[in-house]
Amino acid sequence: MRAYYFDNLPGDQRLPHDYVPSRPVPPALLESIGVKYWEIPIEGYEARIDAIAKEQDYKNRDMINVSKEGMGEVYEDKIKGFFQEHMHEDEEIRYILSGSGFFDVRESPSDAWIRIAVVPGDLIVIPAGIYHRFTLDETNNIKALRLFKDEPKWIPHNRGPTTDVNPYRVDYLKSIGVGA
Ligand code: KMT
Ligand code: NI
Repeated sequence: MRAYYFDNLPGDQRLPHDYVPSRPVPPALLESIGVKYWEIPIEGYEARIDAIAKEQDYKNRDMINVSKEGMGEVYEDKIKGFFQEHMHEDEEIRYILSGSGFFDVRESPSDAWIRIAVVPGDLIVIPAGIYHRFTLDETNNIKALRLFKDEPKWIPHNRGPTTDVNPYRVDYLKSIGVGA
């Protein structure tokens, strides 16, 4: 996992978009906006993930394979959807099994994009209410476990006037000490 400010330059979303020189984002800053992560070695990951799921009460899980081969004809639409800035009313929990990609999360109150480059072994928790998006990188594939508190419901609410007043959004901002 590596986190840095997104350079906001136009161009292919799959490129790193790292400033030159890079503007790294330290773990404490990620923590301050409610993003959590752990590194869990792929070898023997099942037992560790089971333990975390039990401890955090993540009752459901499934696997997602984001690649042309893994998704078939819905691939292009899915890719577009993932990269639309959105929030969820639940945490987005992902454990990367293979491949790589970028989760972009909005820092509040600056509204700057922070790019989080994830690789196998990364477990990332994106809190409910945070604005974020996802893209593949140039390797064009990622396989991840998705963990859910309850039913696999992680409806994306695209950012707009409605999401700005969504109770989960308001609670999120309160939780990180930012006035709505
Ligand atoms: C999401 O909800 O954005 C995704 O599941 C992206 C792929 S998981 C690495
Ligand atoms: Ni999402």
